[in-house]
Amino acid sequence: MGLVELAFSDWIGTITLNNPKKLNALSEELIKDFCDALEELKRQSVRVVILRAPAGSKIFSAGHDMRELPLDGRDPLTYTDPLRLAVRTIEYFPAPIIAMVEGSVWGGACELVLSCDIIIAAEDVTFAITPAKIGVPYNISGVQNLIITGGTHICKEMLFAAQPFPVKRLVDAEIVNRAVPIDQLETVAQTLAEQISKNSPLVISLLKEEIRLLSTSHNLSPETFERVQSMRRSVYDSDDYQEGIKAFFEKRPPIFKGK
Ligand code: KGA
Repeated sequence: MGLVELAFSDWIGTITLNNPKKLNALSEELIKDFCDALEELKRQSVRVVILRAPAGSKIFSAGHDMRELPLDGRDPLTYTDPLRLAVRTIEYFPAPIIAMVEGSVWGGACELVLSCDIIIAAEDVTFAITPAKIGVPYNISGVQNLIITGGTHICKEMLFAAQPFPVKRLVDAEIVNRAVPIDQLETVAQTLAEQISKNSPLVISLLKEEIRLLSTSHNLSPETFERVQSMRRSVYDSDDYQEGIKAFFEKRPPIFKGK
């Protein structure tokens, strides 16, 4: 786990993104270390996790590692992209993850933070979602994750303008839980983590999963969308589809065979 630091004490795990030379860019290597750290905390039955950057960071994360974006015509953001992997790992992690944000948050790192269960930020933090600025076609599950956390209007403004947004606007839009003075950030996050760690981990795990399911149930997940598309394809590739149209033009009832 060279690019993240891991600590565990009194049921509380802390993962620190720690690759300042690369501005904590979300490289394959960093995301692997992050997911391994979560796996280790799961083994230790952690009850709450704090995700942070080192104290004093000016940049929480610069987002996707741009050096890893392909230039040979391949889709840059696929299901197995490191960011997607990290976001799914957070969403399915059985305990709450608190993002404790110090430093500016860029591109895919915004989605990483927003996929955490609770977000406590220093009050001078900014968030910039920049795919429109760098010409990257953001993927549908990523956009879904953004609009689940906030209203579509503020998400559109962030995505279209691709400018750093002051955290206060995200608190007002209920996308971020709290923005606090930097000297209170650790205390606020730690106090919250302690409160959570004393409650029933089974109930909290259940609640997290219930909230995940309910907050996605109003929309089609991309997977569901693709499954339905595949079912539609079976229908328009079938004999019955041909039969239905033929029967219509022959002015007779169709004889459907279910294939
Ligand atoms: N990936 C890889 N390298 C990066 C990087 C990134 N995301 N961001 C910065 N770097 C490199 C940069 O090329 C430079 O390398 C070094 O980090 C310091 O950056 O030293 P080198 O070899 O020249 P810089 O710009 O000099 O530092 P700064 O002046 O302090 O500015 C920091 C910021 C973060 C403001 C600036 O680097 C920046 O705007 N970075 C890009 C932020 C961004 O838009 N990220 C989105 C990445 O894309 C993404 O997440 C996707 C694909 N998405 O959303 O769909």
